[in-house]
This record gives sequence, structure tokens and C-alpha cells, in this order.
Amino acid sequence: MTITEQQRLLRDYHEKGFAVLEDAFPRALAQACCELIWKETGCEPDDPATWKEPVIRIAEMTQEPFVRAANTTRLLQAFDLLAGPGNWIPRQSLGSFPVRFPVNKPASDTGWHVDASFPGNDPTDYFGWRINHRSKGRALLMLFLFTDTGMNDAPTLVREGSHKDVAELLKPHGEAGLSFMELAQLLGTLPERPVSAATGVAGTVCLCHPFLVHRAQDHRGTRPKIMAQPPLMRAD
Ligand SMILES: O=C(O)CCC(=O)C(=O)O
Repeated sequence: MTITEQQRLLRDYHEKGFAVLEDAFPRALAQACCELIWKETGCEPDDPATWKEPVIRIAEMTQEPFVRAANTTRLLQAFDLLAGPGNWIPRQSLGSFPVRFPVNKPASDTGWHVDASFPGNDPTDYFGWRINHRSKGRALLMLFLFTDTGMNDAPTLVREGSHKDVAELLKPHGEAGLSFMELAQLLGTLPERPVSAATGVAGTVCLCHPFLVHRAQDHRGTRPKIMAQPPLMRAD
């Protein structure tokens, strides 16, 4: 990675709360991952008659193409740059995969939110997971694109600079922080921010600050969109 690219990543990450890494993993690897994911969906990639729901979420996959996609030299360099040298835990999978389909039915998971990073009293209750002002546990939110994602293809929406507002919101809540739901309910009180879309070709990864406010949206294109949105966990 060139010095100029490193400077751009750092600037975008700090100022906007996200930095786009193109060619983060090879397109051929994205294709291999898609083939494995399609098998799990029970739908056919080229037969719209089999696309019934606006979103299907596929659980964690640990096959070799996913591990390779998460551990390219370019990505590992970017992790060192944004999380601090060695201050992150290598990923052996990519979390769950929301697969979004262009159907005339709205998805029910398109609200603005910030991903939580550590469990509350009940680790099985994701809405009770928590997030605090020092981002305990989590270094990054990462948006991995496995399919070409243009403006109509349900790119994730992000509020530029919102990581700074969320940091202020979390400060008074100390080490315990807020739960996913408590924080989501306060997002309406934050200042307006420009909204950007995480577009890009397959193999692009959008590296986001863990406090970045984001949301999914409905698909208005023609080809289903496949992505992953795993955390990068902190080593400290
Ligand atoms: O599907 C997307 O675009 C993003 C999904 C998301 O933000 C989430 O599941 O937390």
C-alpha cells in the first residue's frame, strides 16, 4: 500500500468515519464466496422467481475462501493502520451475510443503528449487547462487498462523521455504555450529517469506525446483493 493511499485511508477514517479499500480481496474469491452463499439461500442466482423475500441472512461461514478474503495482505496492512499495529484479532470467518433481493416488499431491518460490541447480561440477546465510549472489544465495522454494488443495489447507508457524535453521546455512560437498543433510540437526537452509500465492485471493503451510524436499505436494482459486515475485534 502506498503512502498516499495510507494517508487517504487515515484521513477518511478520522474525518468521515469510513475509508473505502478497493481491491481488498480478489474478485475471483468474491465469486467463490458467492457460490457457497447461494447454496445456503435455497434460491437460484439467475432465477428471480426463486427470490421471495427482501433479505435472507446467512449465518457464519468458515470455509477457506472466506478466511482468505478476510486475510489478504492489503486488508492486514489496513487493519494495522486503522486499529494500531497488531492490535486486532485475525478473522477466521466473516460473520453473517445479509443477502438483499430486488422484490417489491420492504425489508424490516433498515433502521439507523450502531453495531454493539460486547455482551450484556444475556449474550444471546443481540439487542441487549452494549457499546461504550472506548469501543470495548471492537476496533472496526467492516462492510465486505461480494457482488458489484451500485446505488440501486441496496448499498449500506452511512452518516458521514456520525462517529464523532456517537462518541460524545457515549461519554457520560462510562464503562457500562449503552445497549444496542438504548443507543438506537437516541440517534434521532444527533445532528444532521451527510449520508453516503457504501458502493463498490466485488472485492471492495469499507472500513468503518465502530461508532459509525449506518443502515440497510431496500434493493431497487436487478441482481441480488451479497455482503458481510463483521467486526474486527481488538486485541487489547
Ligand atoms: O445490509 C446492510 O446493508 C447492512 C446491515 C446492517 O447494518 C446490520 O445488519 O447491522
